[in-house]
Amino acid sequence: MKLFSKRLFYGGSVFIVLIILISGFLVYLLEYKQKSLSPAEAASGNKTLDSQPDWQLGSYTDNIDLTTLAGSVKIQNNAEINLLGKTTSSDINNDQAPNVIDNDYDTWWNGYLTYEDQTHWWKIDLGETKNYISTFALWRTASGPITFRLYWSLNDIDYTLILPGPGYVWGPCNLPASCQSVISSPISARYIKIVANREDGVSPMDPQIKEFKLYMSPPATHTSASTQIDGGDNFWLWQTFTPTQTVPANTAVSYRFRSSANGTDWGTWSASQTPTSGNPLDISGLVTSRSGDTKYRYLQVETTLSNTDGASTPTVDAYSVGYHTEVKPNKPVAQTAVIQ
Ligand SMILES: [Ca+2]
Ligand SMILES: [Ca+2]
Repeated sequence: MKLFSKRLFYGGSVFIVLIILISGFLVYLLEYKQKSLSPAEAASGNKTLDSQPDWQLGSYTDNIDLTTLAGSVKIQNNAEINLLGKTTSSDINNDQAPNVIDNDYDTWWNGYLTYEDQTHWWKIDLGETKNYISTFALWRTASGPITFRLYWSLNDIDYTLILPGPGYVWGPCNLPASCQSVISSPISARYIKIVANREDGVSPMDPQIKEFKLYMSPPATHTSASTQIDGGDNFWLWQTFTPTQTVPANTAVSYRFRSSANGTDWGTWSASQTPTSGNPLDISGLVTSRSGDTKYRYLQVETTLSNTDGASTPTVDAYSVGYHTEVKPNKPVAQTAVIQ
């Protein structure tokens, strides 16, 4: 009897200890499972561009306006391209070539034509291809019948005539206000060459170019800096893009995205997207987040602002990029991002 009680006691104790151990293990398992699978438990990150310094970190075309409304991105319509410091050259009086872009109307390049010379040229290298060049201004004088012809080029070898158009006489112009010429189809160019051409064969002439200016039409583009939007070491998935913007009549804003593992080598730009203000766009399918063990932790956003009237401007106040780190959340349910 005594022996039986002892056995029952030990047996019962072992049973209770086992129950406690198993229960504890089950509770631990349950908690671990919840931690792994619940989207609410997955670490999330967010990067927002909002302030003037944020926007200034990126790269942008000369017709982006970051100052009229500090902290926002707008279009500067008919924006002057800054030519200061660009490389100029000419086939005569080369030391005078920089005088054409020094913002001083009392200094000039003289393309002196002797009896034997038919033409002389002046040239500027913009350093990179500039898009949407739409307006040219050339303050010039001439001591005889001379035509100034403008050409553009991408490679400094093949040049295409811009101005004057057919039948257009493009002689002296000394009055800044009336020396602008607008072309109907904006061009992309790296080099602009101006050729002073003798229109009679009789006398030596002094074609002088005092100032030359270039202006751009929309669209205007802004691109975030290469490592500005960084998902960090534990990055997992690019998820949402939410703009805060105002898009009045005759204007439009669109965005493209691309990702990179190192901030240097980039994937291709996504198709152009037009999310509406305050509505998250699902970008998980637009850019690569992971490939094998490679994490594409850097994201770049290109913003394009345009108008159809040459005067209005949309305003991008901010945008926000949402991502997940470490633990992959459940596949997101189809989002309600509006794509127009
Ligand atoms: Ca802002
Ligand atoms: Ca000058």
